[in-house]
Parts: sequence; C-alpha cells; structure tokens
Amino acid sequence: KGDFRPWVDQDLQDDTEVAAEGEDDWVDSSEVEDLAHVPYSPPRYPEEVMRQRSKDFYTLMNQRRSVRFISSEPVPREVIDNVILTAGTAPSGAHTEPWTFVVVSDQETKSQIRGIVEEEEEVNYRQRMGDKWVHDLAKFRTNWIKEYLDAAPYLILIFKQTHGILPNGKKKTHYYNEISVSISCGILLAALQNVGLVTVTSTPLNCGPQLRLLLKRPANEKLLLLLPVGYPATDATVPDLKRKSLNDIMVHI
Ligand code: IYR
Repeated sequence: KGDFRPWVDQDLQDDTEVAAEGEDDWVDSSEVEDLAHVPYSPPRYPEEVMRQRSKDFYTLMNQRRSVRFISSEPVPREVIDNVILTAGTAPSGAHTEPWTFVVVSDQETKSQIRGIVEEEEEVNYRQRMGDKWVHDLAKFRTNWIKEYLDAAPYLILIFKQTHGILPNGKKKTHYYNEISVSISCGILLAALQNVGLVTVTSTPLNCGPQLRLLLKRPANEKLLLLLPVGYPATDATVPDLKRKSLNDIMVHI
C-alpha cells in the first residue's frame, strides 16, 4: 500500500474498523446516557448583509497563503488559546471531539522537532518521494531545511485520536476521526487568517511516531498536521500562484 500512495503516512492508518463488536474493552451502547435537546436560534442576517459578509469573508480568506518565512516576534498566548478554542468548535463524528492540539513554544522542544523533521524530510526528498513528486514541488522551492520550525513563536501539532479512553479505561469509538480533525484544521486556518497570523500546512511524512513520543502523547493519537504559527517575516515571499475560477470548482445542477 505504501508503494502506491507514498503520501499516506503508514502511522495515520485509521483503527475505527478495529472497534468492531465482541471486544469488552470498548464502550457498548447500553451505557449511553440521555441528552436534552434545546432551542437554537443563531443570528439571521438580511440578504444585503449576507451578501456583504460573504464577500468580506471571501476577501479575507483569499488573502491566506502558505508562508514558509515566519518571524520570531512573539504572539500573545491568549490569541493562540482563542484560535484553538475556535478549531474545537468543529463538528465531529458523534460529537467525539477526537482532536488534540499540542502547542509548543519551548525553544528546546522546537529545536528537537526541527531536528526530527529535517532528518526525515531529507530522506523523503532524497528517497521516499521519488523523482516525479520532487519535480512537481520544484516550483515551490521547498526542501528539507525548515527554518520556520524553530523560528516561529508557536508550533501547533494536531493529532487525531483514533479512539477515546474513558475514565473507567474503556475505549470509545471515534467515528470519522480523520475528517473531523481535518475540518477542525480548516477552521483553525481560518481563525489564524482572521487575526493576521500565518502558517504552512506541513504534513511531515514519517515523523508522526517520533514527534508523538517527544511530546509524550499516547499511542491512540496520530499526528495529522504541523502548523508553525507567527507573523510573516518582513522579507517573506510566496509563489505567485493563481486560484481556480468559480466555474472550474463548482457545478450547479
Ligand atoms: N512535506 C514536504 C514535501 C511537500 C509536499 C507537498 I504535497 C507540498 O505541497 C509541499 C511540500 C515538505 O514540507 O517540504
């Protein structure tokens, strides 16, 4: 399998299907409690306001770019807390909230993360990715040297929890954990854009297990994404990419 889809990290293998019946260390449905349903009325905007808000949000999000040159200038901790609270508002399978956001500001830990990622990425670029993949990335001028990993004031490592573990030790199925955490990552990116911070969605191939151990996370957590977060460096550049037009991304039936 790894031969055909080298960009799918072995370590990310989902174990939702492992949660089959018959194993008594998993919670069973007889233990489910009742839940009240309460009225819900979010704000409703007049059409003109909707039109304006849809444009304004698009304008904001269309300015988002993956930035690989991040300033070491400090960022208020409260802002990071709030963007992570925002990410945690994502919908999740059976409301299991199967995410862990590890925020790293400790300089020594950031350097250790950089060491692990650069060592693996060198092997990725030289061997695992293969000529075609490396060729497809050439125009982005990326390589295995990742200065942003110890320059950025914060690294946010997003782990998906393949299952939950209850106080009584029983395992809880985390349905759709990967798409749930992926959605929360999208919301996190929007929240960062909203406060004028930048990041790059890095997915360090083959680094998951080592980073999980470094950060002392349990075995049911798998690294999905690593986001270096900060202000853009004053001399930051980005590739001059264009986005597809509406007609190229939407079909209306
Ligand atoms: N993970 C590597 C390689 C890489 C892969 C893709 I697909 C990109 O869009 C960009 C980079 C790296 O971070 O350099």
